[in-house]
Amino acid sequence: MNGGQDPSQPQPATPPPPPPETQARGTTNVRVRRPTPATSTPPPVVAQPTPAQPTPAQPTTPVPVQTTQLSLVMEPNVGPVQTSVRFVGDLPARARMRGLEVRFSGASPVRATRVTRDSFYATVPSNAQTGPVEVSMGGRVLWTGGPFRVVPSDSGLLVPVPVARGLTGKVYRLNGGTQRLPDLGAQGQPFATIVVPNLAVNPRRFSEGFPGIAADQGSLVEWFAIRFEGTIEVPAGGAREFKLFSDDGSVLYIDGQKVIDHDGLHVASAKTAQVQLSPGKHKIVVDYFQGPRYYIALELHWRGNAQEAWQIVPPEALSR
Ligand SMILES: [Ca+2]
Repeated sequence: MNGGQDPSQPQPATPPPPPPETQARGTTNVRVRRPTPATSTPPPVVAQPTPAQPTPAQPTTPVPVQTTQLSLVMEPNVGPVQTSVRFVGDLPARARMRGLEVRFSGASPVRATRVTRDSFYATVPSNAQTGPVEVSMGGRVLWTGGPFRVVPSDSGLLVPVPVARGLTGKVYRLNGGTQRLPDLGAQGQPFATIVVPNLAVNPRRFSEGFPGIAADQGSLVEWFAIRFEGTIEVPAGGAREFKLFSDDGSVLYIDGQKVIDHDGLHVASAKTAQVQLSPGKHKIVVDYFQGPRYYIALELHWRGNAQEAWQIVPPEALSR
């Protein structure tokens, strides 16, 4: 169908820059810092006896208990190896002073970097696997969280998504020759689950794959489908226009209603529709499928009225 696709197909809108808290990185030049040998660390400071309080009636400040666990959140909780992951929480001073180590499932611990009052970063080792994450100090585990989900990306296109932002995508294999979207709710276990900040995949060669399910998962460059689910937050009520741009088929549902049907095998092209929505959050589902080579594309745009410019629905408007 789109084997003879015209390379002069419509120019897609430029995807928005990632939100400031994301850590988009190249995947080839990030080096994992090795833990510093113990011999290079200064000797521990011997605590000096505290002088007696001149006013005994004054209450003493409680000393933090050694067994206090770190209260941390890992964001994003999904990403490719050799990118940085941010941990946010209330770090005790001793953690900042002595350094923290992060162990991703299946890999040796890595030293936390860029430690601030309430956050630090860790580079995901190249042999990390999907699973729990441990943060430790001096060999003692302070926090166990996760799981961190490792997704393949050799293209650098995948942007790790902050917790709760973006859309979840369930990926299914399709039989070669599929002409239309099957019922993705009846496909059983997905082949993979991915998280995307928004739908901003401009037309690209099929061989690049879909961001998040690139080369590591082999042949998934043709004949696959993805059901994206989450909520969309509408800033103002009234008539709102949506534009769904895809290669091949796609369908947009809001609050269970089919809003745009752009199904079938076709080159990168758009369909639009207008829908009345109240301000606030609405359930959104976008079904997408990639049939044959040579191109892949999926973009969701919106605007408040016909006088506004089309804009790709930003990550800030999507949650899961
Ligand atoms: Ca295609």
